[in-house]
Amino acid sequence: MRINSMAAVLAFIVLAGWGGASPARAAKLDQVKAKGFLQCGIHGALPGFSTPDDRGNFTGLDVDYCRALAAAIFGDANKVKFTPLTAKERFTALQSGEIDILSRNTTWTLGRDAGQGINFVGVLFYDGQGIMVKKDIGVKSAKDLDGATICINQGTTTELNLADFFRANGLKFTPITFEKADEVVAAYAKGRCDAYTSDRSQLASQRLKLADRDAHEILPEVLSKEPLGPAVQHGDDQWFDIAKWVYYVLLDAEEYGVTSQNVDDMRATSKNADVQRMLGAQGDLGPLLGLPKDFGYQVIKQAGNYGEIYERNLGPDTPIGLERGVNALWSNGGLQYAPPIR
Ligand SMILES: N[C@@H](CCC(=O)N[C@@H](CS)C(=O)NCC(=O)O)C(=O)O
Repeated sequence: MRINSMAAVLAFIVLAGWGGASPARAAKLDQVKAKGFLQCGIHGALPGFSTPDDRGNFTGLDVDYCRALAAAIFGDANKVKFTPLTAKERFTALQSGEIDILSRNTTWTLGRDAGQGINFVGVLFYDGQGIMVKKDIGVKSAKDLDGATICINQGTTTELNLADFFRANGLKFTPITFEKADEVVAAYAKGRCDAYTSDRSQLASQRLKLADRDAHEILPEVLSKEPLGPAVQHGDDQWFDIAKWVYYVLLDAEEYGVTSQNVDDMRATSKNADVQRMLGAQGDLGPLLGLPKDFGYQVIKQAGNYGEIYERNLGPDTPIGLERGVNALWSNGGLQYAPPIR
């Protein structure tokens, strides 16, 4: 009897695949490799994060993260397809497996992390919620907006934070909600609402779509913490690890001064053992993740380090024009910090 029940337990362990990456289905890495490309969920119309360029290729911080992930897996940053998703659609697309990773200006919250069956990879961009108004309405603070009509996107943290902020300050407001970001901009531009609220980076980005962009200002209050980052489905630790370590390589490369321009030289000549390990010239860390030995080299060669990605998509020389601020590396007084690659 005892022997029988032990045998049953053993059989269960074997059948359920305990110790494996994902008991019920094939590992995500194997699925992605078998189909030959990564399917990445993005916003798709948010300059700086994900938007098509003149030739119809998606660009932006969220896009470049997925390109870096494709470079790590395939040695080819182009082996990625993008699925534009609305805020409302994004979690279902991840849960159903329609996309392999969600990289869509998504705020990491407890409710989403635990309630949507997903894991957040890290914070690609530390943001906070802001409110934009037309300068000529003469409002200088969010607290002057009592009784205002405010345009918002459905299915976002924005909707919830706004209600909290107004309630906490004893103010009233009328929300007008839309599913698509461009509908919000259009309604705001037409004067259907007194103010437009969203993540501050998104306001900076959406302001570019307004004809008279200098006629608008973002009020000083930061209503919330909006740590934006990619997410994967629960249940596949290897895939989660891969997604995290690609993000960390982007940060560590910046910290060690490795760029897309000097990565070949650094791999050949750097005396820094961290750099050697990250680029696969020393040690065998890639295979621990199920990736090629040189995955870090491919990420940096093809996508650039975090600083390069930030500067080309969001930095002061772009139309969005955002300083690094809290998104600087920890070694420069910011919050971006990655564990060591060893
Ligand atoms: N970071 C917030 C807000 C993200 C968000 O979805 N923002 C709006 C404004 S850019 C949006 O994408 N709207 C839906 C759409 O255009 O599809 C969240 O994760 O909820």
